[in-house]
Amino acid sequence: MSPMPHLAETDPDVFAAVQSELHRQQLDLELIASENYASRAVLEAAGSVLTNKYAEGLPKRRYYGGCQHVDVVENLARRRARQLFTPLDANRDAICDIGVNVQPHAGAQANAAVYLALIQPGDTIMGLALSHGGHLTHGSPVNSSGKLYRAVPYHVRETDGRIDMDEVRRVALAQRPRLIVCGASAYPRALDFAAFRAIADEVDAYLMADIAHIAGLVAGGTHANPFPHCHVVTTTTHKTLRGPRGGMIMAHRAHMKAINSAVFPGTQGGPLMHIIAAKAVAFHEAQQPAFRDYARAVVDNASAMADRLQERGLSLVSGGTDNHLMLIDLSDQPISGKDAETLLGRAGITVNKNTVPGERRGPMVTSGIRVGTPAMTTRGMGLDQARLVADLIASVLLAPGDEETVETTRQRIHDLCREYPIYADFPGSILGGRV
Ligand code: DSN
Repeated sequence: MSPMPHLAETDPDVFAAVQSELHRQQLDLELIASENYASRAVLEAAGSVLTNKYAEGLPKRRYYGGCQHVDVVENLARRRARQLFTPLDANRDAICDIGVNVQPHAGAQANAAVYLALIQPGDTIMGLALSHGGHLTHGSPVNSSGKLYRAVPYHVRETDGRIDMDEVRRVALAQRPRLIVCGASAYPRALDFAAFRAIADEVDAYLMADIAHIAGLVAGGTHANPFPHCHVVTTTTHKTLRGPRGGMIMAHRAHMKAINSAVFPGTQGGPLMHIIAAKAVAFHEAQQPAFRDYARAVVDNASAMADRLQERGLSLVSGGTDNHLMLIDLSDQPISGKDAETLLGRAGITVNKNTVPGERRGPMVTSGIRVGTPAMTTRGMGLDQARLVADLIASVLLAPGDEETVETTRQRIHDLCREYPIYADFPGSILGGRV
């Protein structure tokens, strides 16, 4: 029987593409730092009949009837998120009271809603420059955050690739932002939320942490919690947190009324209740002791990979990593980030090109690639595999014209992925063995 009989019969074209994507995910090594493999339980919730339900409003205060079951789901998601991210003192007492909105469709919507809630069009915001590891929604001129607000960037130091907190303070004192964003899409070092808060307090600005990349590390205890330092925290749920694609906002209670209104009706209509159900499942999974082990392993694997890449002669921005990702700096190599992405892709390794501080090749070509360990760690790979993968990456990048190396690497990567299968019991799987 076909793995998805209804889809296969109704729409063979979409069915074929979905099957091919499953096989790509199973056979190739996923090192894109923002991707992961959601569990079967998360996928089932995301594919459930909850997709049919309109539920504008919040639990018990909806604009539609028939919301009694989706109310259960949304309350579970909110409660679990709150438990996961509430900072506790040594006696396990809450340090601050946080509220949660699980409705943002994605990280971009979460950030837009926070800006709408807390500041006015034309106000000044500060975020890490996109070309230095920041995100489009932190004030890029091509995003609404840079069009509606007066965006002023801060940077990493070119000497060591770390956020220059002296510059952050200097810019903040000169530009008087209403809101400072700390968070990144391509920053391999830990964020110092307390230092950001001290600067925000000096200029009377809100501090928003966008922890989309590191949310799973925060939940798993391998990165500092942004609370109580930040007024607001946004995240996605599908990166290190390993849930469905989606966004979320958490904040000190005092800000929640404005934030809830900014999500709906401010920026969104009906919430995606099937995705909210999948978020609830992912938060439940992240509350289990095994998730702490996972978060630790993600960071340990990244560290081992970073060490090995450098031993093999490749440079990393900032000289290593504290989290789940690293940026290979190809500025001094003949190969660009764009070509490295293509070459590694042909060798079965999926990464993305990325600008590096002091970029000379431009944003479409770039001099870097971003490499992350969340997905390979979900497959069960550990330190030995991280070092092996680093060796394979180095071999491909340091011999760019060598087709035999590409072919040998592809074979070894596919063998490795067969040894650490993902979705092995999935209908239509091409991998057998352990799940
Ligand atoms: N596109 C995501 C990433 O790859 O980091 C951020 O939104």
